[in-house]
This record gives sequence, structure tokens and C-alpha cells, in this order.
Amino acid sequence: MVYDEIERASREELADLQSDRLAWTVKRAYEDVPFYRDALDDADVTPDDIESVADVDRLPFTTKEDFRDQYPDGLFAVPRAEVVRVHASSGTTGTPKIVAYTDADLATWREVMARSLHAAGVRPEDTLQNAYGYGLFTGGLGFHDGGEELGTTVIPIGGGNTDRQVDFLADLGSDVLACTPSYSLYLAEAIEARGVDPADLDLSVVTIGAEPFTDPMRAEIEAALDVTAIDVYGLSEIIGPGVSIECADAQDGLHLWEDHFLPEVIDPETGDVLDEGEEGELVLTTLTKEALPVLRYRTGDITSLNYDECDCGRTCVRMGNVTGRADDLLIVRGANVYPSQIEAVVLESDAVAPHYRIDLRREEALDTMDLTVECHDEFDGDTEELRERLRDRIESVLAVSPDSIDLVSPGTIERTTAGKVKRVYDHRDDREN
Ligand code: DLL
Repeated sequence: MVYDEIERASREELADLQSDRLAWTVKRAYEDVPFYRDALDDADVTPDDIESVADVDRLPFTTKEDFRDQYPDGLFAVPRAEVVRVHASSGTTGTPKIVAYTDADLATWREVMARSLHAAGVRPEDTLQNAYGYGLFTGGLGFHDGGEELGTTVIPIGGGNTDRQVDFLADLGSDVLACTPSYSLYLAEAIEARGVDPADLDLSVVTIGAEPFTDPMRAEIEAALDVTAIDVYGLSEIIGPGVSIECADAQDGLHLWEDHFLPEVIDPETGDVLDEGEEGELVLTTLTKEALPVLRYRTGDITSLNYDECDCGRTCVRMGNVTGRADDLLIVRGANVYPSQIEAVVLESDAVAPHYRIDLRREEALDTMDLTVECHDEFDGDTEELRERLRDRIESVLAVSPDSIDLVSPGTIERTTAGKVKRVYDHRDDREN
């Protein structure tokens, strides 16, 4: 069952719709955003050149730097009187990216979020405990509005407030929890500490997003909360959460709402468009946004696309789980390391809890990598043997092994109770402490 018939439109029908909407978007961007007029002029493209969706690769890319350079509102395509809301995404460094919505944009967002929640198995009779942060972050209000649009009971508890979260899960019988993967683990610990058995709660689904996570991490969350964990993806620059989500039926890739967002995957080095199935950087073009049309936005997120029809009957493209971003890449003594590779290897072991941190330092021009990992509370084996096992596994997967592996007792590593988790601390260049 789909929320909106467009979810199972034929590929031809979708392409026609996308072509019309792309032409509309490019025309608006050209006429109403000086930044895009210049970029299109530089690329020698006029709106009339964009006749179909196949012409998208003629358009120039938009980057995070463009958002920052155009701070605060240089990318807005409507007068301020038509903007009814702004959000901001801070990122880790520098100037925030300000994003804007007209009334119609908010309606679109509500619709794609309602569709997303429905695909995740949420129904009007359910209660949605929304533990994403409210405010400038798009997570809180995105889930809030989508939940109301679908007709669920929304509990706008927001991030943190963990004792109250546990009370409400039990007392209000929340069926669905929306929060980051790291917070879902923290909540699971708080539930256990209160002596509550997750199996006694009504909770059956957690929609996790806003942070990368690996499959072993998802398995930890599902076991700890006795739920199905559904991956939900989105980003402020495009709309917020609601760009794509897994369906509860198949859980085989994230359905990307192509009537509103046009995806491509490119080689991050060359910018060339890659074929279906090839892994690269996700690029998104908005097709209906009024206040902030975005052409070929380089998300930095690594994924691939699959155009086969899903077992659930939806025809829109599916993207793979994003386990990291192109700029997560750590270069340690010349070797490439993605934190997600370390996460996946470490969490293979039952002796290890899903909490770890990676510290990078530079000592006399040489990089060092220290890994701190928490043991599971039931672990009572030989730590020296566990350390060696972890080291062997990491060595077999990565071209470099940690200089030290510190096994610490449960609860030692600081938990993230608000915002996005940070697991990598790069002390080289003294950029961070
Ligand atoms: O994180 C929007 C969101 C809120 C998505 C709630 C899902 C749930 P930003 O703060 O702008 O927006 O951050 C966007 O977060 O480019 C990815 O790098 C990362 N991200 C978002 N969802 C996922 C996910 C929100 N499911 C950035 N898996 C994106 C991996 C994700 N990374």
C-alpha cells in the first residue's frame, strides 16, 4: 500500500514529470537567482537547453562552499515576504547554510515526510515520539509536520530529556521513535538502567537518520530496543529529512522521492556521472522547491542507485545506505581509512559494545591512530586476546592498523545526547582538540 499513487508511477510517467519540473526549476533559478544566472552563463547553458531530464548533466554543480559564499540568502529565489520559514545547518566548521521555505515548500516537505513515515509502516493510529532536535535543525520540525500530515499522534519531545523519553515510551505507548542512531543507543541504555524490558514497550519502529551507521550498528540498535530500525535520509540544503527512506516491506535500499528530487551519482574526483549500481557521490537537484531551487547539489554522501522496481511495488529509484561521506576519509600514514570500515569490523565482535572513538595525532611528522572501544557489559573474557583479535581483523580489512586499542569498561565513552555523534577526533594540525 502506498501513500501516494506517484510512488508506483511508470518510469516513463516519472521521467515526463521530472522533465517538466526540471525545466521549470532551471528557468526559475536562472531568472530569480543571480548566482545561478552567472553559473549557467559560465557553463554556456540557457534554460531553453534543458528540454528533458537527460539534460541534467549539462548543468553546473552547486557546492557547500556556494551555500557559504551566498550566506545568508543569496540563493533565495523569492522575495523575503514569500519566505515563511528558515532553517540552518551548522556543519562542523564556519558559516551556517541558511535554507528557506515558502508555504508551498512546507506543504511539499509535509507530503514527502508523510509518505516516508507511511513507507516505514507508520499509520494514523500510531503514536510517534519525535526525539529529533527542534529548532534550526530540520529533523524535529520535519518529522513533526510529516507525522501530523499523516495523522499520527506526535509527541514533540525533541532531543535529550532522556528520563522523560523513557516515561513517555512506557506511559504513552509510543509505537514509533524518531531519532539519530547514536541517541537510540543511549535511550536503550537508559531504558535498561530503569529496569524496563524493551519487549514490554509498544515501540516497534525506530526511524534512524541524520548520521551514518553501518549494518552491524543497526543490528545493535534493533536488538537493544527490540524494534525494526528504518533508515531515513535527507539534508537541509535539499529540504531536510524526507528525501529518501527504506520501506518496511522490503528494507532493501532507500526509496528516493523522485517526483521532487532528481538524483545522480558522480565520481567525486572527476565529476563524471556514474552508471546505475556504481558507488560515488550523491548529487541532487530539487524539482519543485520555490524558495531555494538547488541545481546538482554535491551532497558529499557516498552511495549508489538502483532503478529496479522494489518488492513493495514502488518504482522510484532506491539509494544505498550512506555509511559515510567523501570527506570522512582519513589518510593515516598514507593509507585511506573510512571510519565506517572500523565500525563494521569492531562491531562484528559480540564482546564489543557499539561505542568507540578514533583519535588521530601527529608525532614527529608521523600519524598515529588510537582506537578506544567499549566492552559489552556481559564480557568477562581475556581483554588481551580480544585486543589481538580486533587488531587482526582491522589489519585484514584496512591497510593500516591502530597504534593502540584501548578496551574500556561499559559506559566510559561519552554519549551524545543532543545533535550528531562525533567519533573521530583529529588532533593533527591542531584543528580540533
Ligand atoms: O540530518 C536531515 C535529517 C534529519 C535526516 C533527520 C534524517 C533524519 P543535515 O543536518 O543538513 O540534515 O545533515 C545532512 O547528514 O548530507 C548526510 O551526510 C547525513 N545524513 C542524513 N541522513 C543520513 C542517513 C539532516 N540516513 C547530512 N545516513 C547528510 C547517513 C545521513 N547519513
